[in-house]
Amino acid sequence: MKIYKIATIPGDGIGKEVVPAGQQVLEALAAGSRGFGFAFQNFDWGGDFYRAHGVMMPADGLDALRPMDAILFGSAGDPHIPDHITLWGLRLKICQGFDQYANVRPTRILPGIDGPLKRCGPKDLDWVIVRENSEGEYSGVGGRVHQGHPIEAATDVSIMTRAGVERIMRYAFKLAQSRPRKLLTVVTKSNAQRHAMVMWDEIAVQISKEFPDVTWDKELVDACTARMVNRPATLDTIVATNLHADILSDLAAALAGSLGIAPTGNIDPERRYPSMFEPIHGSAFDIMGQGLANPVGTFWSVVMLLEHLGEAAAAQQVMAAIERVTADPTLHTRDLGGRATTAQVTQAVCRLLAD
Ligand code: NAD
Ligand code: K
Ligand code: MN
Repeated sequence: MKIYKIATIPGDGIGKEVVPAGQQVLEALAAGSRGFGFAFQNFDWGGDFYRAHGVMMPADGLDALRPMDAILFGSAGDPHIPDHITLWGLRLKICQGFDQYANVRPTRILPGIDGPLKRCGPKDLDWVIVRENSEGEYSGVGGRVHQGHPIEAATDVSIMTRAGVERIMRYAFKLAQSRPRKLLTVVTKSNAQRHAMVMWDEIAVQISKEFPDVTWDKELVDACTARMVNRPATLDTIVATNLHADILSDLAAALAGSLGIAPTGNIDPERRYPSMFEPIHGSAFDIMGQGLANPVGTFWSVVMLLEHLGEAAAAQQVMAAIERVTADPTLHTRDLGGRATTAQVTQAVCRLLAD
């Protein structure tokens, strides 16, 4: 029997609630006779680890993760530690250390969930946002001079490399090609950002020639927000820079009903390193420790994890169980207007997988 090595990193806040829930779903799958199982290794990295050791993860942390088949991540962010320390010290360290350059974010309106858009049914909103996940605005290059003085200056340099843009563009075209509509929107801001984004546009034209069956267009990022609200059905696969896609995908999640249901995969398409799957939401300090966290975003991330492992049938079973549960309003957590707890939603999904 195939045993997959899965690292779990709950991190902070509601990550500590939703990642164990995701592990329960995987355990429920393994309990059936599906021909595979999991060996979990839990890593207690995050804010508490930082308070004890002064770092978010140990110096040899990536070495511990390298032999894993996949990583299930919760969230990095602690009310008492600055966000740039928690983010750069853990999540970005893993994403960049393992060159998980494609951040894939599917969004759909699941059965039973009411999005804020009027006249928009499930068929009108079915997107995958591909986020460049290794460079761009989050390159980490920049600095501050004359700190605290009136003449202080600060920079965050957005670095885009030809190789980096070509590979994410090719990934996005390939993904668009694999979807029924074969439609890609390349998001840009080349009217204002006249160097890197102009190169981005040129590379889009170049890569598009490899995919003659993909229909594609360009949209400025600000206009894209309006299009997502006003003409959602005209979008399918979307590719955007690290920062732009970060923002667009929170909007996408909200339009689909809640930040709590949206999943993502930080993927190394070349499979040199383990890929990492997580809900797109953060630590949600306002609801942590109360059983209010919606675990659906983590369960959908588990679906992506299973697809990445090549367990397509199991992935479909989990997705079907998620959709059965969202279709039942008595199993909606508070963010969806319901009263169900994290544990109740988790048990319901696990029970369906046992049937
Ligand atoms: P957030 O996603 O944590 O929360 C935003 C809002 O959405 C809150 O009102 C929260 O209650 C709600 N929400 C989020 N997930 C939910 C869920 N599963 N169920 C129900 N409601 C949910 O974003 P934030 O408040 O901007 O950030 C809080 C912390 O998380 C910060 O430290 C931030 O840096 C960090 N963060 C980490 C990641 C990550 O690790 N990938 C992503 C985003 C934010
Ligand atoms: K997260
Ligand atoms: Mn984000």
